[in-house]
Amino acid sequence: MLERPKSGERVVLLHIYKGRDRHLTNNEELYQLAISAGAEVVGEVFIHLRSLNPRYLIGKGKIQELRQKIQDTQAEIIISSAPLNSSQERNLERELKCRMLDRSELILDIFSQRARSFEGKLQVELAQLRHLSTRLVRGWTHLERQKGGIGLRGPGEKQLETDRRLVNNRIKQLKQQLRQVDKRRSMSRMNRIRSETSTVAIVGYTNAGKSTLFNKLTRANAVTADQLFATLDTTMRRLKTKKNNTIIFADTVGFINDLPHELIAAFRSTLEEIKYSELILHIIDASDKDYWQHLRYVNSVLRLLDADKIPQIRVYNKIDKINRNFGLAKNSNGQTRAAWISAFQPDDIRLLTEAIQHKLQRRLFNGTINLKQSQGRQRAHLFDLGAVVSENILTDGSWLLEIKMNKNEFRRFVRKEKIDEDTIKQASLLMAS
Ligand SMILES: Nc1nc2c(ncn2[C@@H]2O[C@H](COP(=O)(O)OP(=O)(O)OP(=O)(O)O)[C@@H](O)[C@H]2O)c(=O)[nH]1
Ligand SMILES: [Mg+2]
Repeated sequence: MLERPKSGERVVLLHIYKGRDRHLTNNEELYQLAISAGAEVVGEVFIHLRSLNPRYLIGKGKIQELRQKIQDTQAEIIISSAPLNSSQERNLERELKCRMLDRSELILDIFSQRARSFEGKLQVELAQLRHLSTRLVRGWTHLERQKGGIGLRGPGEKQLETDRRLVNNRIKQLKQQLRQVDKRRSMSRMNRIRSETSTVAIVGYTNAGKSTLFNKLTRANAVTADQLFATLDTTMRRLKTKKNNTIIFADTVGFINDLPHELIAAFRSTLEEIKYSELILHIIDASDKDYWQHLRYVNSVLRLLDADKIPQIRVYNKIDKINRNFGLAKNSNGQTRAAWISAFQPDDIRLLTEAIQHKLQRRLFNGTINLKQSQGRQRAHLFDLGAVVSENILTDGSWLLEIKMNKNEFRRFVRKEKIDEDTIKQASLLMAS
Protein backbone atom coordinates (compact mmCIF):
# COMPACT_ATOMS: atom_id res chain seq x y z
CA MET A 1 0.00 0.00 0.00
CA LEU A 2 1.14 3.48 -0.76
CA GLU A 3 1.13 6.13 1.88
CA ARG A 4 -0.62 9.30 0.79
CA PRO A 5 0.96 12.65 1.57
CA LYS A 6 -0.23 13.98 4.91
CA SER A 7 -3.01 16.53 5.04
CA GLY A 8 -2.99 19.88 6.83
CA GLU A 9 -4.61 23.28 6.88
CA ARG A 10 -2.38 25.28 4.52
CA VAL A 11 -4.21 25.22 1.23
CA VAL A 12 -3.60 26.20 -2.37
CA LEU A 13 -6.79 26.50 -4.40
CA LEU A 14 -6.66 25.17 -7.94
CA HIS A 15 -9.37 26.84 -10.03
CA ILE A 16 -9.93 24.88 -13.20
CA TYR A 17 -11.97 26.21 -16.11
CA LYS A 18 -12.97 23.89 -18.87
CA GLY A 19 -13.85 24.94 -22.38
CA ARG A 20 -16.34 27.77 -22.35
CA ASP A 21 -17.84 27.27 -18.91
CA ARG A 22 -15.67 29.98 -17.37
CA HIS A 23 -18.68 31.87 -16.08
CA LEU A 24 -19.98 28.77 -14.36
CA THR A 25 -16.98 28.35 -12.10
CA ASN A 26 -17.21 30.25 -8.92
CA ASN A 27 -13.80 31.14 -7.44
CA GLU A 28 -15.27 32.99 -4.53
CA GLU A 29 -17.43 30.05 -3.53
CA LEU A 30 -14.50 27.61 -3.52
CA TYR A 31 -12.62 30.08 -1.35
CA GLN A 32 -15.55 30.32 1.08
CA LEU A 33 -15.86 26.56 1.20
CA ALA A 34 -12.17 26.20 2.05
CA ILE A 35 -12.41 28.82 4.79
CA SER A 36 -15.53 27.13 6.14
CA ALA A 37 -13.57 23.88 6.41
CA GLY A 38 -11.00 25.70 8.54
CA ALA A 39 -8.37 26.09 5.85
CA GLU A 40 -5.78 28.81 5.59
CA VAL A 41 -5.67 29.71 1.92
CA VAL A 42 -2.03 30.46 1.13
CA GLY A 43 -2.28 30.60 -2.65
CA GLU A 44 -4.45 30.25 -5.72
CA VAL A 45 -3.68 28.92 -9.19
CA PHE A 46 -5.94 29.43 -12.20
CA ILE A 47 -5.98 27.02 -15.09
CA HIS A 48 -7.91 27.23 -18.31
CA LEU A 49 -8.04 23.68 -19.65
CA ARG A 50 -8.19 23.39 -23.40
CA SER A 51 -7.76 19.67 -23.55
CA LEU A 52 -8.09 17.03 -20.90
CA ASN A 53 -5.10 15.09 -19.74
CA PRO A 54 -6.66 11.86 -18.50
CA ARG A 55 -3.72 10.90 -16.29
CA TYR A 56 -3.29 14.18 -14.46
CA LEU A 57 -6.24 16.27 -15.61
CA ILE A 58 -3.86 19.20 -16.06
CA GLY A 59 -0.81 19.58 -18.32
CA LYS A 60 2.88 19.16 -17.44
CA GLY A 61 3.55 22.91 -17.48
CA LYS A 62 0.82 23.53 -14.95
CA ILE A 63 2.10 20.73 -12.74
CA GLN A 64 5.43 22.50 -12.69
CA GLU A 65 3.73 25.78 -11.77
CA LEU A 66 1.91 24.05 -8.93
CA ARG A 67 5.10 22.44 -7.67
CA GLN A 68 6.66 25.89 -7.47
CA LYS A 69 3.63 27.29 -5.70
CA ILE A 70 3.73 24.51 -3.12
CA GLN A 71 7.37 25.24 -2.46
CA ASP A 72 6.83 29.00 -2.15
CA THR A 73 3.83 28.74 0.14
CA GLN A 74 4.63 25.59 2.12
CA ALA A 75 1.19 24.34 1.21
CA GLU A 76 0.09 21.02 2.66
CA ILE A 77 -2.92 20.45 0.50
CA ILE A 78 -4.33 21.39 -2.89
CA ILE A 79 -8.04 21.73 -3.47
CA SER A 80 -9.25 21.38 -7.04
CA SER A 81 -12.46 23.02 -8.20
CA ALA A 82 -12.93 20.26 -10.80
CA PRO A 83 -13.67 16.68 -9.83
CA LEU A 84 -10.66 14.36 -9.78
CA ASN A 85 -11.06 10.67 -10.30
CA SER A 86 -9.08 8.42 -8.01
CA SER A 87 -6.24 7.79 -10.46
CA GLN A 88 -5.82 11.50 -11.27
CA GLU A 89 -5.75 12.20 -7.57
CA ARG A 90 -3.14 9.49 -7.01
CA ASN A 91 -0.97 10.58 -9.95
CA LEU A 92 -1.01 14.22 -8.94
CA GLU A 93 -0.16 13.40 -5.35
CA ARG A 94 2.76 11.32 -6.55
CA GLU A 95 4.02 14.11 -8.80
CA LEU A 96 3.51 16.94 -6.36
CA LYS A 97 4.17 15.17 -3.06
CA CYS A 98 1.19 17.05 -1.78
CA ARG A 99 -2.27 15.95 -0.72
CA MET A 100 -5.02 16.50 -3.30
CA LEU A 101 -8.69 17.05 -2.62
CA ASP A 102 -11.56 18.02 -4.90
CA ARG A 103 -14.59 20.19 -4.22
CA SER A 104 -16.87 17.27 -3.38
CA GLU A 105 -14.39 15.92 -0.85
CA LEU A 106 -14.08 19.38 0.64
CA ILE A 107 -17.85 19.61 1.07
CA LEU A 108 -17.89 16.14 2.62
CA ASP A 109 -15.24 17.32 5.05
CA ILE A 110 -17.29 20.37 6.06
CA PHE A 111 -20.33 18.19 6.60
CA SER A 112 -18.38 15.80 8.77
CA GLN A 113 -17.14 18.69 10.91
CA ARG A 114 -20.65 20.08 11.36
CA ALA A 115 -22.73 16.96 11.97
CA ARG A 116 -24.10 17.09 15.50
CA SER A 117 -27.23 14.98 15.70
CA PHE A 118 -27.22 11.21 15.65
CA GLU A 119 -28.93 11.19 12.28
CA GLY A 120 -26.66 13.86 10.81
CA LYS A 121 -23.60 11.85 11.79
CA LEU A 122 -25.01 8.68 10.28
CA GLN A 123 -25.84 10.50 7.06
CA VAL A 124 -22.40 12.07 6.72
CA GLU A 125 -20.65 8.81 7.47
CA LEU A 126 -22.76 7.06 4.87
CA ALA A 127 -21.92 9.71 2.28
CA GLN A 128 -18.21 9.48 3.07
CA LEU A 129 -18.13 5.71 2.90
CA ARG A 130 -20.00 5.71 -0.39
CA HIS A 131 -17.46 8.13 -1.75
CA LEU A 132 -14.65 6.05 -0.31
CA SER A 133 -15.93 2.83 -1.81
CA THR A 134 -15.62 4.30 -5.29
CA ARG A 135 -11.98 4.98 -4.53
CA LEU A 136 -10.84 1.76 -2.95
CA VAL A 137 -8.58 0.52 -5.68
CA ARG A 138 -5.66 -1.84 -5.46
CA GLY A 139 -2.46 -0.28 -4.20
CA TRP A 140 -4.19 2.80 -2.96
CA THR A 141 -6.02 3.52 0.20
CA HIS A 142 -7.95 6.44 1.57
CA LEU A 143 -8.30 4.82 4.93
CA GLU A 144 -5.94 6.89 6.96
CA ARG A 145 -3.90 6.13 10.00
CA GLN A 146 -3.04 9.64 11.10
CA LYS A 147 -5.59 12.04 12.50
CA GLY A 148 -6.56 15.55 11.57
CA GLY A 149 -6.30 17.80 8.57
CA ILE A 150 -8.82 18.71 5.92
CA GLY A 151 -10.30 15.72 4.16
CA LEU A 152 -9.18 13.32 6.85
CA ARG A 153 -11.97 13.69 9.34
CA GLY A 154 -14.61 11.08 9.62
CA PRO A 155 -14.69 7.37 9.23
CA GLY A 156 -11.36 7.04 7.41
CA GLU A 157 -9.31 7.72 10.49
CA LYS A 158 -11.33 5.36 12.65
CA GLN A 159 -10.97 2.32 10.54
CA LEU A 160 -7.50 0.94 10.17
CA GLU A 161 -6.96 -2.03 7.85
CA THR A 162 -10.43 -1.66 6.39
CA ASP A 163 -11.22 -3.18 3.06
CA ARG A 164 -14.12 -2.98 0.70
CA ARG A 165 -16.02 -5.74 2.49
CA LEU A 166 -15.86 -3.95 5.83
CA VAL A 167 -16.86 -0.69 4.19
CA ASN A 168 -19.83 -2.35 2.56
CA ASN A 169 -20.88 -3.96 5.82
CA ARG A 170 -20.74 -0.64 7.54
CA ILE A 171 -22.76 0.98 4.74
CA LYS A 172 -25.43 -1.67 5.20
CA GLN A 173 -25.49 -1.09 8.93
CA LEU A 174 -25.75 2.69 8.53
CA LYS A 175 -28.60 2.37 6.07
CA GLN A 176 -30.48 0.23 8.52
CA GLN A 177 -29.97 2.66 11.39
CA LEU A 178 -31.09 5.51 9.16
CA ARG A 179 -34.21 3.62 8.19
CA GLN A 180 -35.08 3.36 11.87
CA VAL A 181 -34.57 7.07 12.47
CA ASP A 182 -36.66 7.72 9.39
CA LYS A 183 -39.49 5.57 10.69
CA ARG A 184 -39.54 7.56 13.91
CA ARG A 185 -39.63 10.75 11.90
CA SER A 186 -42.58 9.73 9.79
CA MET A 187 -44.41 8.85 13.00
CA SER A 188 -43.99 12.38 14.27
CA ARG A 189 -45.01 13.68 10.88
CA MET A 190 -48.19 11.66 11.20
CA ASN A 191 -48.80 13.11 14.63
CA ARG A 192 -48.40 16.55 13.24
CA ILE A 193 -50.91 15.87 10.49
CA ARG A 194 -53.33 14.57 13.08
CA SER A 195 -53.04 17.67 15.16
CA GLU A 196 -53.22 19.78 11.99
CA THR A 197 -50.22 21.91 12.73
CA SER A 198 -48.74 23.47 9.65
CA THR A 199 -45.06 23.08 8.97
CA VAL A 200 -43.25 25.83 7.12
CA ALA A 201 -39.90 24.74 5.66
CA ILE A 202 -37.16 27.34 5.35
CA VAL A 203 -34.96 26.39 2.41
CA GLY A 204 -32.34 28.07 0.26
CA TYR A 205 -28.76 28.31 -0.87
CA THR A 206 -26.13 28.05 1.81
CA ASN A 207 -25.44 31.30 3.71
CA ALA A 208 -28.65 32.97 2.48
CA GLY A 209 -29.72 33.72 6.05
CA LYS A 210 -32.09 30.82 6.72
CA SER A 211 -31.08 30.24 10.34
CA THR A 212 -31.06 33.96 11.09
CA LEU A 213 -34.60 34.25 9.81
CA PHE A 214 -35.64 31.04 11.58
CA ASN A 215 -34.38 32.50 14.86
CA LYS A 216 -36.21 35.77 14.34
CA LEU A 217 -39.44 34.10 13.31
CA THR A 218 -39.45 31.72 16.29
CA ARG A 219 -37.25 33.60 18.75
CA ALA A 220 -34.94 30.59 18.79
CA ASN A 221 -31.21 30.16 19.01
CA ALA A 222 -30.06 28.18 15.98
CA VAL A 223 -26.42 28.58 15.03
CA THR A 224 -25.87 31.27 12.43
CA ALA A 225 -22.52 32.08 10.97
CA ASP A 226 -20.94 33.67 7.96
CA GLN A 227 -19.74 30.35 6.71
CA LEU A 228 -21.07 27.73 4.38
CA PHE A 229 -23.13 24.91 5.85
CA ALA A 230 -23.45 26.28 9.36
CA THR A 231 -26.62 24.23 9.62
CA LEU A 232 -26.76 20.52 8.91
CA ASP A 233 -29.63 19.13 10.89
CA THR A 234 -33.19 20.07 10.29
CA THR A 235 -34.26 22.03 13.36
CA MET A 236 -37.90 22.56 14.16
CA ARG A 237 -39.56 24.99 16.43
CA ARG A 238 -43.14 26.03 17.16
CA LEU A 239 -44.56 29.48 16.97
CA LYS A 240 -47.85 30.18 18.72
CA THR A 241 -49.62 32.92 16.85
CA LYS A 242 -51.95 35.47 18.37
CA LYS A 243 -54.93 33.66 16.88
CA ASN A 244 -53.80 30.64 18.83
CA ASN A 245 -52.68 28.68 15.81
CA THR A 246 -49.45 26.77 15.95
CA ILE A 247 -46.97 26.94 13.11
CA ILE A 248 -43.90 24.75 13.05
CA PHE A 249 -40.90 26.22 11.30
CA ALA A 250 -38.17 23.91 10.00
CA ASP A 251 -34.66 25.25 9.38
CA THR A 252 -32.85 23.07 6.84
CA VAL A 253 -29.42 22.32 5.45
CA GLY A 254 -28.38 24.78 2.74
CA PHE A 255 -28.03 23.84 -0.91
CA ILE A 256 -24.99 24.38 -3.08
CA ASN A 257 -24.30 23.91 -6.80
CA ASP A 258 -23.09 20.43 -7.69
CA LEU A 259 -23.69 19.07 -4.24
CA PRO A 260 -21.88 15.71 -4.19
CA HIS A 261 -24.48 13.12 -5.14
CA GLU A 262 -23.44 10.93 -2.20
CA LEU A 263 -24.59 13.76 0.05
CA ILE A 264 -27.92 14.31 -1.64
CA ALA A 265 -28.59 10.60 -1.37
CA ALA A 266 -27.56 10.44 2.29
CA PHE A 267 -29.54 13.55 3.27
CA ARG A 268 -32.56 12.65 1.24
CA SER A 269 -34.68 11.64 4.22
CA THR A 270 -33.85 14.87 6.10
CA LEU A 271 -34.66 16.85 3.00
CA GLU A 272 -37.89 14.92 2.48
CA GLU A 273 -39.25 16.79 5.47
CA ILE A 274 -39.60 19.66 2.99
CA LYS A 275 -42.01 17.63 0.89
CA TYR A 276 -44.45 17.36 3.77
CA SER A 277 -44.56 21.03 4.61
CA GLU A 278 -47.54 23.24 3.88
CA LEU A 279 -45.47 26.16 2.75
CA ILE A 280 -41.89 26.74 1.66
CA LEU A 281 -40.02 29.89 2.48
CA HIS A 282 -37.34 30.05 -0.15
CA ILE A 283 -34.64 32.36 1.21
CA ILE A 284 -32.45 34.15 -1.30
CA ASP A 285 -29.42 36.32 -0.55
CA ALA A 286 -30.43 39.28 -2.72
CA SER A 287 -27.01 40.87 -2.18
CA ASP A 288 -25.19 37.96 -3.84
CA LYS A 289 -24.36 38.67 -7.47
CA ASP A 290 -25.13 35.07 -8.38
CA TYR A 291 -28.45 34.96 -6.58
CA TRP A 292 -30.46 34.24 -9.71
CA GLN A 293 -28.38 31.18 -10.50
CA HIS A 294 -28.69 30.02 -6.88
CA LEU A 295 -32.44 30.47 -6.95
CA ARG A 296 -32.77 28.35 -10.06
CA TYR A 297 -30.54 25.69 -8.58
CA VAL A 298 -32.58 25.51 -5.36
CA ASN A 299 -35.76 25.17 -7.39
CA SER A 300 -34.23 22.33 -9.36
CA VAL A 301 -33.39 20.47 -6.12
CA LEU A 302 -36.94 21.07 -4.90
CA ARG A 303 -38.16 19.48 -8.11
CA LEU A 304 -35.90 16.53 -7.44
CA LEU A 305 -37.40 16.22 -3.98
CA ASP A 306 -40.89 16.37 -5.41
CA ALA A 307 -41.55 19.56 -3.49
CA ASP A 308 -42.02 21.96 -6.38
CA LYS A 309 -45.81 22.00 -6.15
CA ILE A 310 -45.84 23.20 -2.56
CA PRO A 311 -46.79 26.88 -2.23
CA GLN A 312 -43.70 29.04 -1.94
CA ILE A 313 -42.87 32.50 -0.74
CA ARG A 314 -39.61 33.75 -2.20
CA VAL A 315 -37.92 35.73 0.52
CA TYR A 316 -35.26 38.05 -0.87
CA ASN A 317 -33.12 38.65 2.20
CA LYS A 318 -30.27 41.05 3.12
CA ILE A 319 -31.86 44.06 1.41
CA ASP A 320 -29.99 46.25 3.92
CA LYS A 321 -26.87 45.46 1.88
CA ILE A 322 -28.35 46.64 -1.40
CA ASN A 323 -30.32 49.64 -0.22
CA ARG A 324 -33.74 48.29 -0.98
CA ASN A 325 -36.90 48.78 1.04
CA PHE A 326 -39.24 46.19 2.45
CA GLY A 327 -41.80 45.01 -0.06
CA LEU A 328 -44.33 42.30 -0.78
CA ALA A 329 -45.42 40.97 -4.16
CA LYS A 330 -48.83 39.36 -4.32
CA ASN A 331 -50.71 37.07 -6.67
CA SER A 332 -54.01 38.09 -8.19
CA ASN A 333 -55.75 36.32 -5.29
CA GLY A 334 -54.00 38.53 -2.76
CA GLN A 335 -51.54 35.89 -1.57
CA THR A 336 -47.92 36.84 -1.00
CA ARG A 337 -45.59 35.24 -3.51
CA ALA A 338 -42.40 37.19 -2.78
CA ALA A 339 -41.01 39.39 -0.04
CA TRP A 340 -38.01 41.70 0.19
CA ILE A 341 -36.72 41.82 3.73
CA SER A 342 -33.77 42.19 6.02
CA ALA A 343 -33.76 39.52 8.69
CA PHE A 344 -32.23 42.15 10.99
CA GLN A 345 -35.33 44.39 10.77
CA PRO A 346 -38.00 43.51 13.37
CA ASP A 347 -40.67 45.31 11.32
CA ASP A 348 -39.87 43.21 8.27
CA ILE A 349 -40.12 40.04 10.35
CA ARG A 350 -43.50 41.07 11.72
CA LEU A 351 -44.92 41.80 8.27
CA LEU A 352 -43.51 38.59 6.86
CA THR A 353 -45.03 36.59 9.72
CA GLU A 354 -48.43 38.11 8.92
CA ALA A 355 -48.08 37.21 5.26
CA ILE A 356 -47.16 33.64 6.20
CA GLN A 357 -50.16 33.32 8.50
CA HIS A 358 -52.46 34.70 5.88
CA LYS A 359 -51.16 32.25 3.31
CA LEU A 360 -51.53 29.31 5.70
CA GLN A 361 -55.01 30.31 6.78
CA ARG A 362 -56.37 29.68 3.34
CA ARG A 363 -55.39 26.08 3.76
CA LEU A 364 -57.18 25.80 7.05
CA PHE A 365 -60.83 25.11 7.66
CA ASN A 366 -62.00 27.25 10.52
CA GLY A 367 -65.66 27.13 11.43
CA THR A 368 -68.41 25.27 13.23
CA ILE A 369 -70.17 22.00 12.75
CA ASN A 370 -73.46 21.01 14.32
CA LEU A 371 -73.72 17.31 15.24
CA LYS A 372 -76.84 15.51 16.41
CA GLN A 373 -76.91 13.36 19.55
CA SER A 374 -76.84 10.29 17.31
CA GLN A 375 -73.51 11.39 15.81
CA GLY A 376 -71.33 10.61 18.82
CA ARG A 377 -68.91 8.59 16.73
CA GLN A 378 -68.29 11.50 14.33
CA ARG A 379 -67.79 13.81 17.28
CA ALA A 380 -65.21 11.42 18.77
CA HIS A 381 -63.47 11.23 15.39
CA LEU A 382 -63.05 15.01 15.29
CA PHE A 383 -61.59 14.97 18.80
CA ASP A 384 -59.24 12.20 17.71
CA LEU A 385 -58.06 14.37 14.84
CA GLY A 386 -57.28 17.10 17.37
CA ALA A 387 -59.51 19.43 15.38
CA VAL A 388 -61.90 20.64 18.08
CA VAL A 389 -61.22 24.11 19.49
CA SER A 390 -64.32 24.37 21.65
CA GLU A 391 -67.70 22.71 22.17
CA ASN A 392 -71.20 23.82 23.20
CA ILE A 393 -74.28 21.74 23.89
CA LEU A 394 -77.37 23.35 22.44
CA THR A 395 -80.88 23.21 23.94
CA ASP A 396 -81.94 20.41 21.58
CA GLY A 397 -79.04 18.33 22.95
CA SER A 398 -76.95 18.60 19.78
CA TRP A 399 -73.28 19.60 19.79
CA LEU A 400 -71.88 22.74 18.24
CA LEU A 401 -68.18 22.18 17.70
CA GLU A 402 -65.69 24.83 16.70
CA ILE A 403 -63.24 23.23 14.30
CA LYS A 404 -59.79 24.14 13.06
CA MET A 405 -58.09 21.74 10.69
CA ASN A 406 -56.57 21.27 7.29
CA LYS A 407 -59.15 21.95 4.59
CA ASN A 408 -58.50 18.83 2.57
CA GLU A 409 -58.58 16.68 5.65
CA PHE A 410 -61.87 18.24 6.67
CA ARG A 411 -63.36 17.64 3.21
CA ARG A 412 -62.32 14.00 3.50
CA PHE A 413 -63.97 13.73 6.89
CA VAL A 414 -67.23 15.26 5.62
CA ARG A 415 -67.34 12.89 2.66
CA LYS A 416 -66.48 9.80 4.62
CA GLU A 417 -68.92 10.47 7.44
CA LYS A 418 -71.66 11.71 5.06
CA ILE A 419 -72.09 14.92 7.02
CA ASP A 420 -74.91 17.18 5.90
CA GLU A 421 -73.29 20.32 4.40
CA ASP A 422 -75.99 22.52 5.96
CA THR A 423 -74.65 21.81 9.43
CA ILE A 424 -71.25 23.37 8.54
CA LYS A 425 -70.49 27.04 8.81
CA GLN A 426 -67.13 28.40 7.73
CA ALA A 427 -65.90 31.27 9.89
CA SER A 428 -62.89 32.03 7.70
CA LEU A 429 -65.20 32.89 4.82
CA LEU A 430 -66.63 35.71 6.89
CA MET A 431 -63.18 36.86 7.88
CA ALA A 432 -61.67 36.71 4.41
CA SER A 433 -60.89 40.09 2.93
N1 LIG B 1 -26.55 42.14 6.16
C1 LIG B 1 -27.32 41.10 6.44
N2 LIG B 1 -26.76 39.94 6.83
C2 LIG B 1 -27.57 38.89 7.10
C3 LIG B 1 -28.99 38.99 7.00
N3 LIG B 1 -29.51 37.79 7.35
C4 LIG B 1 -28.47 36.99 7.64
N4 LIG B 1 -27.29 37.65 7.50
C5 LIG B 1 -25.93 37.12 7.73
O1 LIG B 1 -25.65 36.11 6.76
C6 LIG B 1 -24.80 35.10 7.33
C7 LIG B 1 -25.39 33.74 7.12
O2 LIG B 1 -26.54 33.60 7.91
P1 LIG B 1 -27.14 32.20 8.35
O3 LIG B 1 -28.45 32.50 8.97
O4 LIG B 1 -26.16 31.39 9.10
O5 LIG B 1 -27.36 31.54 6.90
P2 LIG B 1 -27.92 30.09 6.54
O6 LIG B 1 -28.72 30.27 5.29
O7 LIG B 1 -28.59 29.48 7.71
O8 LIG B 1 -26.56 29.33 6.17
P3 LIG B 1 -26.20 27.76 6.22
O9 LIG B 1 -26.82 27.15 7.42
O10 LIG B 1 -24.72 27.81 6.27
O11 LIG B 1 -26.71 27.18 4.93
C8 LIG B 1 -24.62 35.47 8.81
O12 LIG B 1 -23.39 36.15 8.95
C9 LIG B 1 -25.80 36.41 9.06
O13 LIG B 1 -25.53 37.34 10.11
C10 LIG B 1 -29.56 40.26 6.60
O14 LIG B 1 -30.77 40.44 6.46
N5 LIG B 1 -28.67 41.25 6.33
MG1 LIG C 1 -28.18 27.78 8.72
